[in-house]
Amino acid sequence: MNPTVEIAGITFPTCIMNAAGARCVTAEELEAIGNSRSGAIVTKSMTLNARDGNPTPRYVTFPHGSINSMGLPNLGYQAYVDLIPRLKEFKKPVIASIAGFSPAEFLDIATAIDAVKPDLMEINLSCPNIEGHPQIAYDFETAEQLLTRIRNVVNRPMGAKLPPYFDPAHHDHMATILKRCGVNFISVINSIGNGLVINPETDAVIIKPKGGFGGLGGAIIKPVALANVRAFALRFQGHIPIIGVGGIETGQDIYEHLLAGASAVQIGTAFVEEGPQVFVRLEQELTTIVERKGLRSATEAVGRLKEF
Ligand code: ERO
Repeated sequence: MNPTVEIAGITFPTCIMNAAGARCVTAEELEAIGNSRSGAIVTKSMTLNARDGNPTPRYVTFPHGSINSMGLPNLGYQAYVDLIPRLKEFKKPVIASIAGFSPAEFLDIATAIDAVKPDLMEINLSCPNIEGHPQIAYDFETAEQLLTRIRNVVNRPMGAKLPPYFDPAHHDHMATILKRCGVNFISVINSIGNGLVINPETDAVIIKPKGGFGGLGGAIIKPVALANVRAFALRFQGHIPIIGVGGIETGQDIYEHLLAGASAVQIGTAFVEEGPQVFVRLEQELTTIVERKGLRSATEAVGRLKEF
C-alpha cells in the first residue's frame, strides 16, 4: 500500500500526524515527533511572546474524552524561527501553527515564520481558552479580514484551524470565506470549546482555569469532527484539502475521517496519552483496513462516504 499523501503540493510520508498542541511545545518534544512515524511535525500554536499558559490542573482525561485549558503555553515565535530549519532536517513536512492576540501580532509572526519556510502554516482561528479573546472563527467578518491580511504576507501554503460549527448556514458562510481568502488547506476541528466536566466524587470541576470550562477532545468528539470534515468536503469538492482532527483513537477512526473527506489526520488526545508509539499503531491499524477494503492507498478512500 502506498502510504504517502499530498496536501497543497507537499508530500507527506503518511497521512497521520500530531495535532497542534499535543506534546509539541519544546525542541525535545518536536524532535521526538521528528524521530517518530508521525507524517509531519506540527508545532504548538506560537504567540509573539513566550507563555507559561494557564494554572494547573489544565489538562485532564475522563471516560472517552479530555478537557484542556492550556492557555497557549509556548516558547514564543522567535524560538520557533530558530527551530524550524533544524526540524526540516527530519525530512518530513513541518507545519507551523500560529496564534496572535491581535491582527498585528498574527502578521508579525506569520511574516517571520514564512521567512524560515515551514512546509505549511496553520493559522489557529479557534483557541477556546484565553479569557477575553473569543474564538476568531466564530466571528466571520473578523476571520475574513484576518485571513486576507495574512494571505498577503505569507508565501508558503497556509491553512486555517477551525472550531466546530453546528449549523449548515455556518458551514456555508465559512466555506465561502475560505475560498475567497485563498487558503490552501483547513484543519478541522479544534477542541469543542467551553465544555464542563464534573468529578462525581468531589462535586468539583476537573480543571482549574476559567472555572472549569475548557476544550473537549478525545473519542467523544468524533461525530462532531466527522460532521465538520464532511460538511466542508461537500462544499470544497476537492479544491481545498482537509486535515481531519478529533476523536481518533483507532485505525477505524482514521478511515472514517478519510471517508468523510479528510486527506490526512491529526492526533491530539491519543498522542498525549500514548506517546509517539501511537503513530506506529494507528498506521498498522489503518493499513489493515485499507488492504481489507481492497484499496491501493488511503487516498483512495477520501470522500467515499456512502449516503442512503
Ligand atoms: O489552551 C490551549 O492552548 C489550546 N487548547 C485547545 O484545545 N486548542 C487551542 O487551539 C489552544 C490554543 C491555541
